Amino acid sequence: MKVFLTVILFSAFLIVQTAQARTVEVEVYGMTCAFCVDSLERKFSNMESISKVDVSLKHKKVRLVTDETMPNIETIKQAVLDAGFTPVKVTVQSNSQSNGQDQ
Ligand SMILES: [Cu+2]
Repeated sequence: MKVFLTVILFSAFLIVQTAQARTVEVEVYGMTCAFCVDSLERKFSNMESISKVDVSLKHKKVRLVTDETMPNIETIKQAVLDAGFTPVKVTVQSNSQSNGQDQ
């Protein structure tokens, strides 16, 4: 019984943790090859508070998973520019419900 309770408490804790994480999707203009993908990946994996970077050449998108202290949209856009590309659209999704803000 005690173990059961611990498991429940632990899962509740995990849900709270992931609720604070956000997924940021950036449409990027100018990606043409694997080297582009690589430079964007490197750019974002060096950023603090980004836990996962997923760059899709096919969809011309960068998907970032952030922790609760999400870098602001301007910082993300600037990082794309620094890597040599143009950020077209940034969408922020909080957990499963999307309250996306387009910019
Ligand atoms: Cu390239």
